[in-house]
Formats: sequence, structure tokens, C-alpha cells
Amino acid sequence: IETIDFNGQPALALATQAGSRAVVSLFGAQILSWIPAGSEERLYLSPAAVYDGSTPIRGGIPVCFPQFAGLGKLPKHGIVRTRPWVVGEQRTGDDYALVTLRFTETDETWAIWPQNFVAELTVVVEGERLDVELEVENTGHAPFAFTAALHTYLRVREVENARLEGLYGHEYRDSADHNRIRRDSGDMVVVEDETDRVYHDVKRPLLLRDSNRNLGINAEGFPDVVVWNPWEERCAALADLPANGFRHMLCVEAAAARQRIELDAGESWAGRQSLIAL
Ligand code: TA6
Repeated sequence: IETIDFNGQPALALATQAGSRAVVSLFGAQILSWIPAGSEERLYLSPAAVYDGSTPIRGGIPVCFPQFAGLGKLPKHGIVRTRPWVVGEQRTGDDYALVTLRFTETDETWAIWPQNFVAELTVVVEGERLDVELEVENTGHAPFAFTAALHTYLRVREVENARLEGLYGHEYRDSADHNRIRRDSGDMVVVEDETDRVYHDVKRPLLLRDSNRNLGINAEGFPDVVVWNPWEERCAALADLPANGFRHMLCVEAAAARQRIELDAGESWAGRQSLIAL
């Protein structure tokens, strides 16, 4: 595990002897790259991403906390994706590398969200796996509630050819269509238009089929799954995504969005997303 400069932001580069690699930025505790052993890049990081701290980094795995999207009055996707985290534990074994980054409230975050908390993101690369765990502790004296997500941008060869399996029969809120509540009735999700859905209560693992490579996606603690692709028009409106960027990304996010998670003083919560290159 090495500290590196990634486009002007301090980051940690993880590597295992077997050849898995990942890069985690201290800005937002955002994973920017993941290459499973013997494979190629599996996360989408926009070539037009901005790293000067003025805006979130487009791509990788942004951490959304204590608010997912615009579900409340806080800034979109919360307050930790645009702030520096500190490095905690760093460990490597024969076949894995682990880092923990920590964020503790500051005067600045208190002014936006008046709560005492510690958020910890633990990243483990091991063989074909990437495990990402977000832990939140209420270190104050009163209860608080939050929504959250690991806003994972997966790299796909051609989004129209990608197939996401495992969501059949699930209810979802369609943010791309007036927040209508629908039920998925297809064997797989195919993205061929703007897609922005919050699937509720997903207990099954998902499988992303992408040309000749597959990815298993598992979550624990995060009850919901968000599937997002901005498609052509919305992509064109995002200055930090190239015009064809939407073709090479698909966000499949582990989220706690439908219901807020409530934590009493002293309580903790943890949610995890695992990606497995198959
Ligand atoms: O997770 C989906 C979403 O909430 C979309 O509605 C879309 O706006 C996206 O996140 C990206 O948000 P951002 O603030 O990073 O541009």
C-alpha cells in the first residue's frame, strides 16, 4: 500500500502479490480504480473528472452520506464525498490488501448537519474480489437518521449490450419517470434510455453480464439497489462526463434510500458491497 498523487489528490494504491489493484482517493474516500487479479479495469472513471476539490470526482465509487440524492434538505448525495478523509488501518497479507479511511464531523459539517458521527470506509482487494464496507457510528448524545449509498460506477464495454440480472419481480421507484412506483417484470435490466431507479429490498445477488465478462454484485446491510445511466441528453449536460461517457458506464449502487436508517446515541450501522469478477 503506497501513498500516491492521483491528478493532484492524495490517494492510496493497493496491490496484492496475485495482481489485484485498487486506488482510493482520500478526497471523499472514493475508490477510483479496481483491477482484479489477471483482469482489467472494472470501474468507470470519467476522463473529464475534476480533481480540484470544487466538485465531486465523477466515477469510481463515491460515498453518499448522510443523504442519498435529493431525498432531504442536505446537499445532493450528502457531505462526505467532497471532503478529505484520514487514513486509519492499513494491512496487507499474502493475498489481500486492506485500508480503512475515516471521517469525523467538523465545524463545517456541523453547520450543514449538526451531528457527531464517525464514518469509516474499509476497502479490501483480494483475488477477484473488491469488498467495500461503510460503517457509521453515532458519537453524539441524540438519535439521528440518514440515507446512504456506495454510488458504484461500473465500467461496461457498451451499455446497451450489458445485462443486469437478479432484479426480476422487485418494486422500484422510477426517478426518470416522475417517481412512479413500478415492478420489474423482465428477466434482466437492459439500459437503452435514461435509467434512474431505486429498487427496494433486494436480497438476491446480482449478475452483470457485459460482453465476454461478468461481475457478481452482492450487498449486505444496504437494502436497496440503484441503477443509473444518464443516457445521451443528460450526459451532455454533465460537464465532467465526455459525450459518449454514458456508453461505458452503468451505476449499480448499494443503497439505503427508501427508508432512513436510525441510530441512537452510541449505536453503529454497517453496509457492504462486494464485487466479484467472474
Ligand atoms: O444515483 C443516481 C443519482 O442520484 C442520479 O439521479 C444522478 O443524478 C446521479 O445520482 C449522479 O449525481 P451527481 O450529483 O454525482 O451528478
